[in-house]
Amino acid sequence: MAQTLLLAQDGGVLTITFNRPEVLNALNDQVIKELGEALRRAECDAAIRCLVLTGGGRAFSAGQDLSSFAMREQNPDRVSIREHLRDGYNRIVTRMRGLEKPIVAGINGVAAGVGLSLALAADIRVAAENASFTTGFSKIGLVPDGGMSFMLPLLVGIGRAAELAFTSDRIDAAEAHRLGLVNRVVPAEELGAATAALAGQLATMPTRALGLTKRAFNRTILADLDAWLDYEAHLQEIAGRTDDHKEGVRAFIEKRQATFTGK
Ligand code: T3D
Repeated sequence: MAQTLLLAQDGGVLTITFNRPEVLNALNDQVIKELGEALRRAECDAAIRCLVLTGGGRAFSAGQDLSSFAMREQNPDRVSIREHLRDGYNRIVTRMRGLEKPIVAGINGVAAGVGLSLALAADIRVAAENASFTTGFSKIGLVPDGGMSFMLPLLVGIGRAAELAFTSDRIDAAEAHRLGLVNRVVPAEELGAATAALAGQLATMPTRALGLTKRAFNRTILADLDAWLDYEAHLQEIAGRTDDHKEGVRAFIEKRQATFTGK
């Protein structure tokens, strides 16, 4: 099976690149597994002192792979969305926040759904000028997951978070920067160098102090992370059973506008 992630270590920086460009780096169970392993490697290896998370091709990540989602609907033995989140994305987000080393998201293109959630779980976000952002969940009848329901209001305020989550409107990098969703915006051709320079700088800083700072921030604002993630998964299970969710996924696969009924 092709590697869904590319890993490259340069000095103290481990760069993790989503590698499914043909589907805009949509995330399937294989990506989740490889990402979990990469994060474990970063936890255990003292030589790794900073991580960069980025995407290959024209996307950062389009979120959950909706074709595997559609196939799941037809499988009577399928795991529930709640279990899928608990065993997959929630563990990744817990690992990212618990990793006491800085994580920089280098957002090279569109970030959608749980792809955006992973960018929000990073510590610092650097976006290319041509990057774009959509929560995406409401278009398929779901609620924000992967930690987005608390990271988004935390970063942009609850009113803006509601607008972004309800409409799933796609915003550009300049708007994302204005809202506080990303730290920096750089020309597309400079993104690699800009993230490498920032990550390189962070990798030479006192890693233990940076890690403890992250622990303090987590405790201040994300103290109930596991409980929140679990509650999100519970809400997603409810949303995932609606007709609107099924219609949203069908419409995406059939490349047409969804017709939602509110049921
Ligand atoms: O069980 C659980 O764990 C629940 C968890 C859920 C987490 C989630 O992330 S739910 C949200 C999933 N993501 C989305 O709903 C986003 C879907 N994608 C889009 O809305 C758009 O593709 C984008 C806004 C991201 C980009 O639009 P655009 O116009 O730049 O590209 P495109 O033409 O739509 O996509 C290009 C190709 O990528 C296309 O394939 P094709 O026609 O060239 O063969 C498209 O089907 C494919 N693609 C894009 N996103 C996904 C995808 N394929 C599978 N899954 C995707 N998410």
